[in-house]
Amino acid sequence: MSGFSREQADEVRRGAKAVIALPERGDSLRDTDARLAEATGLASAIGLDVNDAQAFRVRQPKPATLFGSGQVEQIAAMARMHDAELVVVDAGLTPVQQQNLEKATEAKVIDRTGLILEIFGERAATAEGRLQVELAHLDYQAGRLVRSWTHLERQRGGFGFLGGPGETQIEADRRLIRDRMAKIRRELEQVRRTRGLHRARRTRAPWPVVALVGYTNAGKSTLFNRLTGADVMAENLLFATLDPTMRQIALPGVDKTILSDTVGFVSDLPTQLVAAFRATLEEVTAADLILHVRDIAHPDSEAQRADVLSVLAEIGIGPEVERDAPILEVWNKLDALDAEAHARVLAEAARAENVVPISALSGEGVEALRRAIAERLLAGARVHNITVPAGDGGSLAWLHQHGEVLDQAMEGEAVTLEVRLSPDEWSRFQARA
Ligand SMILES: Nc1nc2c(ncn2[C@@H]2O[C@H](COP(=O)(O)OP(=O)(O)OP(=O)(O)O)[C@@H](O)[C@H]2O)c(=O)[nH]1
Ligand SMILES: [Mg+2]
Repeated sequence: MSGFSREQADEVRRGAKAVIALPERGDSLRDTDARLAEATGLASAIGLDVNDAQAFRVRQPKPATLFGSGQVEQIAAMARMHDAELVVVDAGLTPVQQQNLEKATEAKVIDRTGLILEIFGERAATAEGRLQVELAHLDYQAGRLVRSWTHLERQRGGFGFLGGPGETQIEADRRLIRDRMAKIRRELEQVRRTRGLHRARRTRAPWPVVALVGYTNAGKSTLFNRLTGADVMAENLLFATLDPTMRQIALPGVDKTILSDTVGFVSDLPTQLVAAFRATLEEVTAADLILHVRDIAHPDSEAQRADVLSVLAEIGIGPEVERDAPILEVWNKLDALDAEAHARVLAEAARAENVVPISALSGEGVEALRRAIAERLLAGARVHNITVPAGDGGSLAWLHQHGEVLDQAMEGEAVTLEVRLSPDEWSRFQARA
């Protein structure tokens, strides 16, 4: 019974027949059809053959099964009818709920976190990406082992004095997981050291960096391709992009700019994944400007915006950080709106401060976006790579006091810093140096 999540994850195979059960709380602001479509998209992203997807109103989540008993019966019937090997529950499940649902439906059950981890596991292409995903997966498993262990203890009377073979097995599994996680952390450190060098070499060039962020499928890669002339994968597929890609773009009045495309966000992005991808997302933290790409034609566009902002907050980007990179909202997919909605969105965007409406597909608004990016880069704070002699305590103190120091490293007799400074502060620093 222990270690079941890994074994089970291994049995999630492409082409397997699946059904989806979506538990809906009464207070959800999201559109049911859109949520079902998203869950279907997530399941399809790992090649599952989704035969049916249904929402169930859950007023009071049951500790044992999440769904009410009548609903569990309906889910079991749905699975039987389609001969499904897999039931996807679009929510987080405790290990106990998962096991009970597996018993009741006679199918494998995977929850939203497990599903997203599977997708990332399949997509990760770089060494770093793969290690990050594996770390997240192990973290997820370890959490489930701990919880099911506590649960066993409770069943035994809360004192654990009836420790049996199951418990020993779980202990052994946990040790294995811990060892493996430690090994991956060391490997990751190695990979990052190499990447860190690359990054230092790249950022030493005095070019601004613009990072694309947004909900998965919002159109980041499509916009990236349009702005750079590149041909990265842009598809109607959730999490099409996993590893960051960078290209140069030309903007009016700006020499050269680096544009970076990154992994998309999703609601309830597993915290293990956010933690594991923190290093990759640091590209976003050190950007001069963030473009938040939104699918403005999506019924849950507002909820998606909130999700993206909350992930950004998790990696330390938010309104409370005074000197943070400014965020420009790009309202994408204008072409998908009918004439009336199109006009309304344009008017709304014109009233808003930091919004540029576009269609990455048709090209509408893209020239205005280029100008808006250039304008902000020329006027706003920029990240500078500055080298000062190690003995120059005055300059170091000045930079820490006036700028936002993102990175600092000793290189022989010198200190190199990555510092965000406004144009004003930058000229003051140059004047005093
Ligand atoms: N109608 C319309 N569709 C668009 C537009 N921009 C992108 N799309 C479509 O939206 C889907 C997702 O586009 P991507 O560029 O892959 O989205 P992404 O944000 O990179 O997604 P992930 O990498 O999965 O996070 C594709 O089918 C695109 O063709 C647009 O302006 N209008
Ligand atoms: Mg993409």
